[in-house]
Amino acid sequence: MATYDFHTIERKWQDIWEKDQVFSIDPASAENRYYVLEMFPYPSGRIHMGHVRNYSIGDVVARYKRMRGHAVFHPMGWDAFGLPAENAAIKHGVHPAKWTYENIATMRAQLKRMGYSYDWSREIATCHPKYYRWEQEFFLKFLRRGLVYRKKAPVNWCPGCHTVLANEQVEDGKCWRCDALVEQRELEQWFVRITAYAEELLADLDTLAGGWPERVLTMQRHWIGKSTGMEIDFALEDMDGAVTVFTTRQDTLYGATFMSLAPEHPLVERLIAGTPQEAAVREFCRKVINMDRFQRAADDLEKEGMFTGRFCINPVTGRRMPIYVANFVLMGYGTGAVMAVPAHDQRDFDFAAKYELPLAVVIEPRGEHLDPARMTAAYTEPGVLTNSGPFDGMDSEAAKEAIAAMLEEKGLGRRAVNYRLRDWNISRQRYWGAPIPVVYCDACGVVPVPEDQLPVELPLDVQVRPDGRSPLPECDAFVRTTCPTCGGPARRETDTMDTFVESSWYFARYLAARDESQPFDPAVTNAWLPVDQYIGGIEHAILHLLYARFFTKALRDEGYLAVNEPFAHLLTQGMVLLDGSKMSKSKGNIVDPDAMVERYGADTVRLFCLFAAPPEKDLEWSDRGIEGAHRFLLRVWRLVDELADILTPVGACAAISGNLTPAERELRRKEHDTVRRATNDLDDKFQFNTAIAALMELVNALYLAKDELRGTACGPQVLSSAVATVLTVLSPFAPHLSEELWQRLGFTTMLVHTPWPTYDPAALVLDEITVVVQVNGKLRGQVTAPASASEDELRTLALADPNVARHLEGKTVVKVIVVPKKLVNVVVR
Ligand code: ANZ
Ligand code: ZN
Repeated sequence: MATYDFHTIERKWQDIWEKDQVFSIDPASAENRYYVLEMFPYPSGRIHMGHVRNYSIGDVVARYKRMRGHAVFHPMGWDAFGLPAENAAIKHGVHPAKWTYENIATMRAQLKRMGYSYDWSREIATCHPKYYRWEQEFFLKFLRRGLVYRKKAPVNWCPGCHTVLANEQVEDGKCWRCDALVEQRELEQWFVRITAYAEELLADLDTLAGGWPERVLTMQRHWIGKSTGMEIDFALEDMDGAVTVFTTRQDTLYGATFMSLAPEHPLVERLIAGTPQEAAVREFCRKVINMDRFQRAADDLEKEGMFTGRFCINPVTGRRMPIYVANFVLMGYGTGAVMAVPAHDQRDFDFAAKYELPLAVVIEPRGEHLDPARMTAAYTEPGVLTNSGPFDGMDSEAAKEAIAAMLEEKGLGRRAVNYRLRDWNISRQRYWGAPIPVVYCDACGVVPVPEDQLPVELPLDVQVRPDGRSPLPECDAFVRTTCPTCGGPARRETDTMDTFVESSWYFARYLAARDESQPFDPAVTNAWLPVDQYIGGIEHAILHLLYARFFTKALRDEGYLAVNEPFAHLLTQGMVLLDGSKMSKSKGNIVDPDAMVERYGADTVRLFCLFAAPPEKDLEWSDRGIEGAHRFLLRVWRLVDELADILTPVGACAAISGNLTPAERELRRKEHDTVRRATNDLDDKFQFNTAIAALMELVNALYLAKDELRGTACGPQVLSSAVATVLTVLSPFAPHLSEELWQRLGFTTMLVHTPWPTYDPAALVLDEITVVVQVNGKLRGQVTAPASASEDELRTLALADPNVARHLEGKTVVKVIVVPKKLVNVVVR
């Protein structure tokens, strides 16, 4: 018997597929296009099980769609810039570029060993100047359109290391390296004006419904966070000017009793100038501003504030409202000022209780009265207006509209929309990233690098600093340049771009991966986009997917692309767990894919990942499970081996002429039903596990039928067809073994070029037989049963027949004799 030598077989087919360029297509000429894409990996060192799962899912989709007649585009690349490369450089003294390219080489070999059907001729690495060159061009285009701008923004600053820290490098408000307390500093940073697209990013989520998981759409809606309300002006007392607030609850305006400002609010200095509390307020503000940004925005933040000594006037009640600075008011949201309505907002209620500020009830539940002195919490529900002048008695929802109209008419406010979404800070004070293509000139200011001077290459001949600071500012060869405008001396920007910028457009670049004259070939790219099926982790539900959606729209508006959305369908696969917790290096609960491939082969590892759970669910790693997957493949191998002498290359779901015996018909029914089930499971639902289960049943049926059928007239044909079906349906999951056995069956065309089978509905009809039922030898009834019914099933059917049951009443059944396919005799006493 031939042994299943998976190492040799897998290598053999990988070489053949590669040599024949089976998975390379010409995107320019392809018809019936299907673009399947998995989120590209960060080259961290080695492939982990999460990758294997992600890419195995994508590979089944790719191979299946190819068999269904699509021209499938299935590329792979590397999200290759980022902090870990720098950290490794510091730790191991190796240059980030070397580290990155070596990891890519290792991981590429690992992926190839898995037999994934990638078009490797279009591989991209985002750290390559020929890639980021286009990104720099986009930056300049966006800059010209005002979609990129420069602004002061707070960053995490470590006074010990004299450097900016990424959020991940701040632990408990301290520097991860030197433990110094991290400060918030204002630095000039580059921002992408994603908020300009907030409305479209929100509205177009509706067009993705059905294609994207509802959960991801909800997360994105929440992240964009649209609020509809008003801006209302409150005149200052004894001073020129006004405080403008953003509120979604203008219906509570008559209940506004004080004002809360963010400590960063530009009015604060003017308000406190010359007051007795000037110094104390300034000190308070400084403290709050230096707080960690995350702590500050936390829900359980202890609310604190300080009176500025000034008042403003409620525009409808004329009430004098003390102006406070408060730590929970954020400068980045709305106008940075909040009209405080302590009776109807819980934060304001807590604040008022703490600083003994008055409450004014202006909304009551219908038919009830609220006594401010006895309230223990704010009343935040809708209700009926009270103490609200002409609006008393009005429903609060209606009052929102009525008060908005009144304020607009009097010029006291205007309707406004606010988004939680913030502009995207893309400046990183890091080395291993794409340079931002601008220079600073004393005479001309900020000057964009002319497009014909792109790329601004990241210099590779630098020494990474052990303190983590970027070596770029000290790299004279890079920094010192001449101003493109006046020719005088100038300095290059030394910040690099956030790595999320590279992953925001890579899916479009694959289609023109080697084109050095343009980032995209419009005719080709637009014919292929959006990606038909995108697959990746739920951890990217917000940022990566939002940035990619934004880039698609912004590049569309620059004339590069002609689509509105990058990904038509999204599948977010679950995690790979070991003993109930996520596999991770830090937990030390890693199962190394290479070790598994070494032991069982790539086909087994793939099959296990696809069989153990539906793709969106978490997958629990189990040694028993992988053994089971391996045993199944061995069973398929043995089946073909045992039947080798009678199998012929008839193809899956072959038409068979001749009269079939019931057993032949039954196997054929099972075969066609397997194709029906697997096709249903794979079409868009991607229920790989149930498709594999159906395949396992077919293999069981083959084992049961093979000895009988090898001797019947049509048996060998029926067996050959069923075996061909097993291999065809199995091939997207376990492509090497399937391809090898396919060849052994005598096929001359490779399985990868073989279409997916179509089942014959007529073959699905169950064969039925009529069985006679006797009681003590006398004919008492007839039952119809499937031809395949077992003795047990026949016995149960016979005893349940109403006429038979009548003759059994009051008697004891001694024995039931079953003559298969003919007769059941019930012996009673
Ligand atoms: C008066 C009021 C009365 C409010 C009331 C709420 C309840 P969303 O829905 O999230 O947009 N707010 C506005 N700007 C703020 C800032 N910079 N920092 C902290 N809070 C701010 O919330 C809008 C509400 O959040 C606004 O409506 C404002 O408080 C508060 F019974 O104004 B409200
Ligand atoms: Zn200049």
